Amino acid sequence: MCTRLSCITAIVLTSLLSLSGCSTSATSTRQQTLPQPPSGAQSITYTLPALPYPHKALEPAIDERTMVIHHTKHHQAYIDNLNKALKDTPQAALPLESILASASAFPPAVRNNGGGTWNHTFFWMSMTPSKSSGAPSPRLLDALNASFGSFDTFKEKFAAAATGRFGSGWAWLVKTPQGLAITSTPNQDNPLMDVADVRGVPLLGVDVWEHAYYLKYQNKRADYLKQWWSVVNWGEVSRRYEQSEAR
Ligand code: MN3
Repeated sequence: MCTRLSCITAIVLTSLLSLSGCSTSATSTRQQTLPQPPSGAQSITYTLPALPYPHKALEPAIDERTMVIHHTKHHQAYIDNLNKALKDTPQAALPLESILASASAFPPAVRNNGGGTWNHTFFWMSMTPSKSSGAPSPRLLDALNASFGSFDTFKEKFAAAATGRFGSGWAWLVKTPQGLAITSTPNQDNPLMDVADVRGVPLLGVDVWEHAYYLKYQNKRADYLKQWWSVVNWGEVSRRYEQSEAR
């Protein structure tokens, strides 16, 4: 039973919330039901992928110790925690991309660790020793020029998104139905998720969590990003772009 004053307060609050849409916005944008795997699909146990190059191969841009810890401790932890979060659920049999596409329907542990699992595998493949960094393919370069004016302007805008991401997160180059876009996500979110501001096919991503650069660059995220360009695997980014065009 409530006092007259608290009843009035509750009525006023309820009407304010419904006027502002607060009471419904959280449910209307969120998927309520978990996606289901096809019947008979086997549960997936995630394991740490090997790097396509030695841990020290990205020096001097990224030092060996950072790579060892980032790969064998951080990435491993996301994978272990994803396995734990999906254990004994039907959704353990879903492809990771399907889980991410319905991220809002899952508990935070699945969103965070599913993102961490996918993002780091994508990140390792997005890099290569500087001698094989290469350049965007002619088709990707055309698309970058069309969307951003020039390759240099693209790099400036991408670096601005990465340095501007408050706290921990990622910056992305994404293929959307409208063309190429730059976006950033907090924590371990990514553009495959239904919660992302900009959804699309990720072509390139950079990890701007402090664990990605702190040992060598300390607080200087912009310096890390400047060096990071030297190890971008443009062959892989171009392949992703051309694959997305073929869809
Ligand atoms: Mn990381």
